[in-house]
Amino acid sequence: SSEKDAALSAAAPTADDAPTIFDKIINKEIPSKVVYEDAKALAFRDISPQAPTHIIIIPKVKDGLTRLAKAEERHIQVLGYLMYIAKVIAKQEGLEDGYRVVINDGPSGCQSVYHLHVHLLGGRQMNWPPG
Ligand code: IU
Repeated sequence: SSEKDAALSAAAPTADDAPTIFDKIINKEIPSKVVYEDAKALAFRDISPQAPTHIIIIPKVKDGLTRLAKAEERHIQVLGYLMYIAKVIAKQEGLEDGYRVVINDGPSGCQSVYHLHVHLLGGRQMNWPPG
């Protein structure tokens, strides 16, 4: 029925909520080296580390936040939270001398996974400008 169709399309994920590999990491369907986890965020070691410490920090609930460009006012809290968790993990990793926090956005930003994430890089001298 058209009623059923409407209900189904309401339940169907939009393109922005389409699962990525990070959902499988959150759900422990694929293994990762978790360094931090709480109700709102998960952090794990990048499989292709670009520095001695390279950690990916993600919100457990994507809520349409495929990329920073999709941020809305409702995301302000989680965005701030991810920054705070980056600092907590940097301390946990012993990065006392400094570190870098990066968000890649979209094709020009070299984003490859469309579930917003923060990179925490450290353990070596970072350079500027980045590549
Ligand atoms: P990007 O900002 O979207 O380019 O970052 C995605 C990162 O996720 C990148 O550094 C990958 O190495 C990393 N990653 C991962 O750690 N595990 C995975 O299964 C996949 C990507 I796919």
